[in-house]
Amino acid sequence: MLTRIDHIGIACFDLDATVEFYRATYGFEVHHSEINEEQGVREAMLRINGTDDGAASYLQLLQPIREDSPVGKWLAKNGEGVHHIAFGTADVDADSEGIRDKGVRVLYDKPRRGSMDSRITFLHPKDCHGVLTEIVTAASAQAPGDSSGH
Ligand code: CMX
Ligand code: CO
Repeated sequence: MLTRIDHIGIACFDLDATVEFYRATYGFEVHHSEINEEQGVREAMLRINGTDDGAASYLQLLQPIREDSPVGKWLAKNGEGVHHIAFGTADVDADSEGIRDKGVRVLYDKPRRGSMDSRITFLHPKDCHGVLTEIVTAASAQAPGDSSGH
């Protein structure tokens, strides 16, 4: 069951400048940053609020590290802006299979590694009224007692 907004993914040309905009304008701080080679991004997670299930909601700021990556292609076509939304669930495997059964294209056969060792998959935007949609299970939800934030 999808229970919350996990994050909103925002594509930018200059991660450091965009992080500084969110810090200076709203006071949001970087909770976590990493390079995800597989996804082709350098990213920063800005924690906005905690949630009832002990996880949180974030802004995910994304700068491509390759022009031919999903974010690189999208930026070249659209410029900066909201790239995707992500819903949180305790069970990305079951929920993405259930969504696949409804005829929506799920992009990965099995969830892959996302930010902060979460497990993620994506739904094709053409099957979701134009919105690239990610489904996330946070690391804390996968291994109760393991609070590894990395
Ligand atoms: N939102 C809405 N529509 C999108 C989109 C997006 N983010 N990205 C692409 N599209 C649309 C395009 O506009 C295009 O539509 P038209 O045919 O009407 O012009 C169509 O989808 C195909 O787009 P494309 O540029 O040819 O791109 P691809 O088909 O090669 O890739 C997609 C699209 C969704 C399969 C690819 O972006 C993908 O695999 N995304 C999932 C992975 C990802 O986004 N990783 C980065 C974030 C990582 C993270 O969140 O941790
Ligand atoms: Co994301």
